[in-house]
Amino acid sequence: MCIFCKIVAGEIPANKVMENEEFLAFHDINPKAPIHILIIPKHHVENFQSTPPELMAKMTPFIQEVAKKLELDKTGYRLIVNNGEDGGQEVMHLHFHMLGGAKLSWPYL
Ligand code: IU
Repeated sequence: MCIFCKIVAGEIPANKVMENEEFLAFHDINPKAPIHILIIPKHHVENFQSTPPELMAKMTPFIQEVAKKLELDKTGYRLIVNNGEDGGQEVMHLHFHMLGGAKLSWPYL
């Protein structure tokens, strides 16, 4: 079982922000911004490239709700998906990084 599947299963603790039957949002253990949330599907999907569009259609409103809960909808935020080796993906379970709580520079904080 991958590390994020273990978090979903409750075998590894996480600082949860929000969840429903299909998705989970929790604080990144090594935050790269004042607010750094990871948003994942509970069902294992390896990466963005292999994500079915139907899953994204359901994940989009969940991500928007997370932003609202943290009031990042008002201030703004950045979403990042690292895909594959060159993208810097370390955990092979689809996750969106939601970064906020500061005015982020581009392309890096
Ligand atoms: P990446 O996109 O796969 O590189 O990002 C993985 C992220 O998962 C990274 O920011 C880690 O700090 C984070 N993380 C975590 O929050 N909890 C964990 O147990 C592990 C990684 I392993």
